[in-house]
Amino acid sequence: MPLTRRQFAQSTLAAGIAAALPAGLFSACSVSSNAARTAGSAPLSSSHVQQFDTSSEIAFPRNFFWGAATAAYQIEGAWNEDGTGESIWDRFAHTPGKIKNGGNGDVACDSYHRWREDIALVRAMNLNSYRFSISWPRIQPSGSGAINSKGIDYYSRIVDALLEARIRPFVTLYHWDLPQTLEEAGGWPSRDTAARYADYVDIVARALGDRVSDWMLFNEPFAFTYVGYLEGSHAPGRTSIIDFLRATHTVNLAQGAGFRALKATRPSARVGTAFSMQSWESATDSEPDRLAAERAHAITNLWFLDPAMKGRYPDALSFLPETAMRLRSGDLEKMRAPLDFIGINPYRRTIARAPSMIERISQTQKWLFPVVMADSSQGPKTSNGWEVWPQAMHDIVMRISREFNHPPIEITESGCAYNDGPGPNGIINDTDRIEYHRRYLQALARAIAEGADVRSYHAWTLLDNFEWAEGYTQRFGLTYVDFKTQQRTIKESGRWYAKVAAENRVSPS
Ligand code: IFM
Repeated sequence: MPLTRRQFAQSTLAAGIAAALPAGLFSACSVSSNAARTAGSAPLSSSHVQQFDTSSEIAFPRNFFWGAATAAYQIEGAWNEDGTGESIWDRFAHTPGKIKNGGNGDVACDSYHRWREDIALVRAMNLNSYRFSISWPRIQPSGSGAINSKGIDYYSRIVDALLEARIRPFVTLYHWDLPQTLEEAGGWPSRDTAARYADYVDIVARALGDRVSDWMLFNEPFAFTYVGYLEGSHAPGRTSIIDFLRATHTVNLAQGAGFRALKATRPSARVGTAFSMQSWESATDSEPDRLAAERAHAITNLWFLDPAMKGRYPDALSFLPETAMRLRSGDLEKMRAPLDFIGINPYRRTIARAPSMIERISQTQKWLFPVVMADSSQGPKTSNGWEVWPQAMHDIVMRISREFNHPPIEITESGCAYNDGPGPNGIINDTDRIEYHRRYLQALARAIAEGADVRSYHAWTLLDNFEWAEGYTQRFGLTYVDFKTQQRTIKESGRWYAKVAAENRVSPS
């Protein structure tokens, strides 16, 4: 499903941004990008060829965290139980035509009732870190004011059970389920949402911070602001360039405010964000193509990271008028949040090239943002059309490591959709998924060997679940879920991953 750029294509600014944020950028959603793939066919330079030795066993550092990740709306269900409030995803998924095959997260994996089973899966895979998210409307049903104690109790029980099993609770505070009441008050484009978010973070930090020490403020801020406010295929489904720009700025303010709220309550907490990041490659070694790839990296990977770590937006955004984002004096300081670690969700690479003269003449927006997505279909494809490209893991980790002075890095997600089901013997033989994780881990190990300070790897995802606009059509899990019976069966990939975690090493095959 190529990303659309419909409503805003007429305005010059909008056209610039539309070109700036091209199709299929996100690990955030299972969209494939046929338009992008056919956009160019420049020859690949030698740097695109994956050459590294994978013939021997690779050990990971001592104390490495092996984990799996999930998100509340994708697994919990129980959307209207125990006093929880409506989220933008409830509203969006209940709107006909928004989700493939009419799916929604009303039940999902029913993890709200089956969380013990799900923690048992984490244990069965020998994992020592479980990344899960907290649903804001379960804690504060209308996004401000009254606290729902049943929501707090639910997550408190999960944290206790994880600690008892000697598994690190690794908590995401926001994985896209904004309380619907806040959306009606303006949503992320409204500055006030940053203050509401900081209040919510404070509540959760007070309730769980005595037992949780590792937190992520956001999951993939670039993805949810873009797909939710500009492209419109995710909740809340808006398609406004101005809303998108303002949402990005509020989220940056919220990242700063949430960081301070957490540290004020729990000074020793480790606080980061999980960023959607992809490795941008230049289609050729030419100067214009290299500049195009650089600009794409700055915009898609650094829009929320530079403000936190450096207190400013990337230079590549300097063409945007400050009024478009409603930047006020003092905001740069407010956005600063010296994160204790950088969470990276690497799934794939993208190849960029500069537009040709004909493209520049025929598409005025290319003057504003000269980047075109070139063909990147050398590697095998997952069932949702994403190219498997392990080198992307190595490259993005090394790049962030270099550009941010060797920060602690957590791989907060990586994974693949393959829809294998049980064979006649009941076994789910998902060999492609094993190969994906094996090769991405080998690439990660190379980055570690070259000096990157990587602390963890979290497979996306523990169990098949609700894949946003794709509904239940894409299975990313290490565990197969029969959505009719809710029966869980660990796939062969889950068994393989359990061995990797137990041995702290990846074997060549
Ligand atoms: O399912 C999503 C997750 O919520 C965010 N990162 C990418 C995954 C796969 O699309």
